[in-house]
Amino acid sequence: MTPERITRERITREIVIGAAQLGPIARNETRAEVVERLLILLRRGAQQGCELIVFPELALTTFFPRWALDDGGDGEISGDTTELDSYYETEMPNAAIQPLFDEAKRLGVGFHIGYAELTDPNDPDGDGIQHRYNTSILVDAGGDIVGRYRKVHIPGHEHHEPWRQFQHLERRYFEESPEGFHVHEAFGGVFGMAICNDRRWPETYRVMGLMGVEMVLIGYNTPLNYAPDPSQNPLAAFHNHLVMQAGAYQNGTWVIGVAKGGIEEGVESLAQTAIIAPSGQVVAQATTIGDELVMAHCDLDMCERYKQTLFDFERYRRPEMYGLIAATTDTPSAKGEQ
Ligand code: CDT
Repeated sequence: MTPERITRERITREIVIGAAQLGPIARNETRAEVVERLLILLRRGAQQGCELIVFPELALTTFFPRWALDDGGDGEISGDTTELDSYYETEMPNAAIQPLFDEAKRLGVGFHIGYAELTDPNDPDGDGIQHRYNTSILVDAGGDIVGRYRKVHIPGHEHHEPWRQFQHLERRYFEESPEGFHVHEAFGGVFGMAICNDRRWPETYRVMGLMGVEMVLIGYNTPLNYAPDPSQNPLAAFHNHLVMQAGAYQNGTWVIGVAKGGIEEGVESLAQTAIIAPSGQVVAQATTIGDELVMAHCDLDMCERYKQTLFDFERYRRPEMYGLIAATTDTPSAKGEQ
């Protein structure tokens, strides 16, 4: 794992990344069928020397927030939730996903994957309440889960809005993470995770940047039709790379952005999976809108070039000037008062 290699008389920490873009997953596609597709990409990556394969957000099912799947009233989720609940994982790993864990371990590669999580209200470590999160995990080459992240920025709307061509009910089906961002020492570096809409917010990268992140793993499902303001539709691809390239550069970190793209159940989503260097440059990009492995050799030491110069946080940051950013909306400073 993470071979150190001598280059120009210095040791570099290089990791070979496989960004495993997925094409559409149909409403009636089973977990077993999806896992077969994941295994193909995993094996392809391992064959080509990848040490970490990065799958996208909600990679085990169709993007179900596009449908109203409960009674849709003003309150909490109610009524017959059989189909809705079928899209969540109640444990990880579970029998359907175990083959992915087993094969990754056998091949000695790690992976990252996003899924919908339904917590167990009887979990002795829990709060006695069942929660729904949009979650991702980082699994090391030994098959152990070394990090779990729950999405912080939940986009879309809370209630069924019949005027839309399709729904984006993430705010009904997922709670905001109570835990926030964190980083994990793994694969010889410092890794962080974010999920889809998180990538549009500079705070996502900066909070992990302050924790020394060297690689941020991000999966996304981004419909190309944004109903609240369709004038943004032609800019979707531009905005996608804009935010990830800026986040990478301004924090001296690699960013791996992995799509579930293509036309899924009649809704077209952005592909454009990309591996982005701490310089902000896109070093590898998908050329299709379907299942595709995008690879790059990523030198984690490259982060230091930016972390020790232009973005030397200790030397140049002025946190005392940024109070408003972290202030909650009802504090006087957030309203611009002294
Ligand atoms: N999955 C996800 O977070 N998608 C959002 C769509 C925003 S429009 C409701 C995104 O930011 O790409």
